[in-house]
This record gives sequence, C-alpha cells and structure tokens, in this order.
Amino acid sequence: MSIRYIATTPFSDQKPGTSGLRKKVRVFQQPHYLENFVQCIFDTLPKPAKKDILIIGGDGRYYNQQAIQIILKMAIANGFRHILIGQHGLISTPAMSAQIRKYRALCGIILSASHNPGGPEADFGIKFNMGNGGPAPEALTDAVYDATRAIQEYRLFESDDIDLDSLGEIQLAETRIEIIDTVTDYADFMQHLFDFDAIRALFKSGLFHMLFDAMHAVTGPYAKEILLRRLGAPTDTLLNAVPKEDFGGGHPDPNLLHAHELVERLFGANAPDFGAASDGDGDRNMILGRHIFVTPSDSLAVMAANIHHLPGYSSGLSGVARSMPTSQAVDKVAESLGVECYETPTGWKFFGNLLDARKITLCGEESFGNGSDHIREKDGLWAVLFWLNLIALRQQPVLEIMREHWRRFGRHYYSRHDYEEVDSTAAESLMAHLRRQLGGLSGRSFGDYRLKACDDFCYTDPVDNSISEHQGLRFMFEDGSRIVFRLSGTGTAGATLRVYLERYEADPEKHGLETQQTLAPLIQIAEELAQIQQFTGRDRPSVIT
Ligand code: VG1
Ligand code: CO
Repeated sequence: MSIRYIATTPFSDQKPGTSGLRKKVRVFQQPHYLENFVQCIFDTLPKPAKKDILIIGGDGRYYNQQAIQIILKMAIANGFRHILIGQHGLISTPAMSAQIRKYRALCGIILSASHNPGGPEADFGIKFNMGNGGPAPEALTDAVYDATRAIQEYRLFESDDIDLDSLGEIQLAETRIEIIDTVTDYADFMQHLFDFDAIRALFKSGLFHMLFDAMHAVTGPYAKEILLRRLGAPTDTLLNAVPKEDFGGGHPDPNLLHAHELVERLFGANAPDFGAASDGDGDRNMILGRHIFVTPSDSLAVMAANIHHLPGYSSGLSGVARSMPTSQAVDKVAESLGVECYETPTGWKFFGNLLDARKITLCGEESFGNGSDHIREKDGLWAVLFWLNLIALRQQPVLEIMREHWRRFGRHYYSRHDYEEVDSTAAESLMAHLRRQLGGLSGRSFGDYRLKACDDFCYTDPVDNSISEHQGLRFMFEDGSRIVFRLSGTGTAGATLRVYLERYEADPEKHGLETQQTLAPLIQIAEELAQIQQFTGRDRPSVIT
C-alpha cells in the first residue's frame, strides 16, 4: 500500500460560492476534477496533526458513495490519521455541523448540492465546514480558489474501497476510520433542546395529525428515528422517507412548487393539522398548517417571539439575525423584546461570527432556512421540532398561532419571484441597469409608493469588521415595503434572478388578503425598475414562493 502522486494541471474555475462548489455530475466525473478540488482544500487547510479529525458524509445523491471513497483515500494520503464517515455515506448538513462540534473535528466535507436535483444528468456539490461547525469563511474559499489555479499534483492512497454500511472501525495503514451513527447522535441532541414528552403527548392524544415529507433525501432516517421511534407518531406521518440517488426524480426543494404533494394534502379536504418538509441535505424546512403556508420569514419571527418557552432556550434571545432579503417580520419582534436584530448578506456563513460571539441566538433566511446557536448551519428537522413543541405548548392550530402573531406585530406580505436559467449576460446587464439608477431615484414616487432609499447592500461584519460588497440591490419605500434584486450564487446553469417583494400591513382587518394580489403594485414597480421582460425575455417568473 502506498501513496501515489498524480500529476495534474491547474483548472481555472468559478469561485466556490456561498455553499461550496456546485456543478453537474458529469463535470465532477471528468478525470481529476473532484480530486483537484479536494486536493486544493487539503492544500489550503493547516497540515493535520495526528489527533485532528476529519468527517465525511453526504446527502446520498448520485456519485455520493464514489466521491466518499476518493476523498477518503486522498485524506489518508494528505496525512489525516482519524476519519469519521456517516453510515451509508449519509450525513445531513445540520448533523455534520453537530458532529464536528461534538468531536471537535478539524473540518468536515459534505457532498451535496442541497436542494438541486440529483442523478447522472443532474447536480453534485462539495462544501467544507470548519471547526466551529459552520461553512468555510470567504478568506478560505478564496484561498482554495487560488489553489485551483496553481495545482500541479494530487495525492491518493492506494487501497480497495471500504465498506460504508457497517458501523465500526477500520484501520488503513496509520489511519483509523470510524463509520458512525449520526442519526442517534442528532436525535439525542434534539431531545435535549425540545420537550419531547409534550410532543409525544400531542401525538398520543390522537387529535393531532402531521405529515413530514423527506423528499427522498437525507432526512428520511433522521425523521424515522425522531418522529416515529422517539415521539410515537404513526408510520403514515412520513412521506418519501427512503433516500434515493435521484430523489425520486424530483427537486428536493421544500417549497410550494416542488413539495406539491404535501401542499395539496395540507390544503385539501381532511387536511392534517401540520405539515413539513426538508431539502436534499436537510438544512431547509417548509412549515404548513391546515390550509396555511407559513413563510420562512414569518416562521423566524414566530420563533423569536416564542423561543423562551422551550427547554433548550429558557434564557431567551441574546439577539437575532436575518439575511437582507428576508422580510422584516423578525425586526418587529426584536424591537418589542429590546434585542438587537442584525441584517446580513445571503448565505449562512455570515451568521457564524454572530453566533460564535454570542450576539445572536436565532437566525434565518427567507429561503426556507432557520437555525440557532445549537450548531452553525440551518437545520430543517430542528425547525419542525420547534413548531411541534410550540403547538404542543400552546395547544393551538398553526393558523391561530399566525393570526395572533400578526395581530400583535402586524403582517409582512412576502413573496420571492425567481427567473431561472436566464442568459448570464442578460442577467448581468439587468443588474447593471438597476445599479446605474440607484443614485437618481430616492424620493421618487411610483403610484402610492414613495421610494425612501435604495442601495447596493454592503455588509460590515460587526465581529471581524470584514466587508462584503454587492450583496443585492435594495429598494426601500416609505411605508416599509421593499423590493430586492439579486443573482443567485448556487445555480449550475445560466443565471437565476431573484426578486424579493415585501409589504407591511399593520391593520388586522386586512390580514386575510391574498399574497400575490396584495403585492401586485410592487410586482409592477419591480418590472418598471428592472425591465425584466426586456432583459430576460421572460414575461413571468419560473418559481413563485
Ligand atoms: C440560496 C438561498 C440562500 C441559501 C443558499 C444555500 O442561495 O437564496 O438563502 O443560503 O441557497 O442554501 P442563492 O445564492 O441561490 O440565492 V442550501 O439549502 O443550498 O445550503
Ligand atoms: Co440545503
């Protein structure tokens, strides 16, 4: 058994984005491609000491197992002496974050393209998390990118593939490999944060029915252990709970479009009381009640207003944070509680410093992601358990919880319109066109809406003072309404334009209105400002959430 040094050539590639590198499977399967990128990660990290632990796992999509075998052999060749791998090669993103923190690992490598589809013709991805359990900071991903442009060789330890299915230890040369059960660990952790007795009683009453859609992705085994085994929910609570390499052919994206099976059940006759779904790698969540969809922004606000009732959070909130395009619903709660509310750029990595510095307890994004200081990633099942715990405590249906919240804090009508796979040059031109207008628009009126300010969002991290520029164009109106434009950093084909629309309504008499209708004037202003149709050739968004 020996280490092979394999000559390769630099590959000038795109910078790893907010959540690692995402490409088509075919791209990752090209000779040396995955290896090059992984070697660049190892070259950028400090050289591992004997005690340093590396954790590897993925969301189970096509190419997961093969990639793990390659990365394992490269990790050994690069000096790792202790490696942990999730059983069957599976680890959800939040479970990875929890495991890194529990084992005090040096870092973790997650194979996932999150909510993007899987299969030989679909997407694959690789991201790496650091010792705090969170995504690598920009300085590090930039350094990896620089390494990809200089790489000359990679290292591979020669051995047969190992068995990823049986728990236990394997010794390869000087390296100890452990196949670990992350499901039990994660379930124990959740049990410590939430009142499982109260939730178990809720299911036992027979008066409460829920559906959880794992979308054939990684949370299936975790949901089975937690919801069925520990909380006593009936078996038919779970939909699509067996992980599949192609996620059953769907997009494992828990939103109104892609989780339509679940949505139809919750809005149909004999709808259950509660519905939830999570994405490919388990960090996203969607929350539904009978005949109601809770926007992720509202979900964050409800969590902030109620968190002190939960066992794991009895000391309340130190502060909260939301990504810039997320609605300002949580700001109202923070204001009433007298705690700080931070506004960060899109992407979970910007919450890391705030969490590490204990400036915030809770944070979230409009893109179906919420989480807390328990780990350094957003956490899908955690959010589901949060809501279950809340329902068990308040003994109220979701609709009632929302109505009460809106009566107290006002309602933020909110929607995101995505234009997917548009021509990249056209998308860039649209953004440039908007940027050119920023200086001259303030004070201008669009029908009833008067523009108060607009800018290209720039964030200064309050902990390390690092500056992140060009994080999205904000148009803020005098009544509190906002329109935000930004380009996605996670797509694998063309560009995706995201238009975020938000309107505040304080009057409870008007809280029953339909969202898209309520936002119609803003939708029109967005078109007027950005000339979306002219630039992209599209007369409507591809996804509305
Ligand atoms: C999207 C979301 C963003 C999220 C990111 C990763 O990014 O908008 O809020 O943090 O996905 O989520 P973008 O650049 O495409 O808008 V996940 O579940 O892929 O880790
Ligand atoms: Co995800």
